[in-house]
Amino acid sequence: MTVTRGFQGRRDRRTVDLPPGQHLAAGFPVLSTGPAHNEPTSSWAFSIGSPRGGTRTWSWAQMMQLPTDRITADIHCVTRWSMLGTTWTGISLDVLFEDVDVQYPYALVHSYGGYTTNLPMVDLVGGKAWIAFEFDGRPLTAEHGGPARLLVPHLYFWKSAKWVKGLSLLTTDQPGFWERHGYHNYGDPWREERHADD
Ligand SMILES: Nc1nc2c(c(=O)[nH]1)N[C@H]1C(S)=C(S)[C@@H](COP(=O)(O)O)O[C@H]1N2
Ligand SMILES: [Mo]
Repeated sequence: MTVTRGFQGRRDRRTVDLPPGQHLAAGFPVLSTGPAHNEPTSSWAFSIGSPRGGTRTWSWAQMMQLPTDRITADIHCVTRWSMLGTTWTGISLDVLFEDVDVQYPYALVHSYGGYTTNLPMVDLVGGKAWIAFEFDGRPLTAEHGGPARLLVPHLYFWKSAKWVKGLSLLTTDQPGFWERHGYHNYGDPWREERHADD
């Protein structure tokens, strides 16, 4: 843990704020199963598909017309590093869902490069999930998922798919990449839902 001397009170607060088994990261680690898959914004598109509702697609230019949020959030990786008070700019999924039939209980998130992760729809609505395109006031770098990634800070960070390109809304839950490889299906850091049998 890197803590500057003289910030004793702050360190105490931060220690209390960490979910069980987590420590503060020094810097912003990069965790990817393979190389970056950052799509140029000229060809980037984001789609939401549903069994009955067809598919709704936004180009980068259309996305950039939508209202944005400034988000300050703590993030927690299942490999035990956390960062507190990270700042992002993104579009709430609530905004994208205004135009979509969202009467489905599950979503599978898709990324450029083939990564997937699954979430219940209730975790994507109500101001809990964003398509983030800036970190710390700057465009999201390729290694951190640029031009845009999912940001779902209340769950372990593997749910925050980098290089995101869309969502499939589903009637039955379908595990994503890490969920098929032994990670917990839901991933609540406060309950230490790291592995399938936690
Ligand atoms: N497309 C994609 N998204 C991904 C991953 C990945 O391998 N590919 N790794 C996940 C994991 S395990 C973590 S902890 C975070 C890491 O994000 P970072 O590299 O920006 O720290 O991205 C998540 N999103
Ligand atoms: Mo992770």
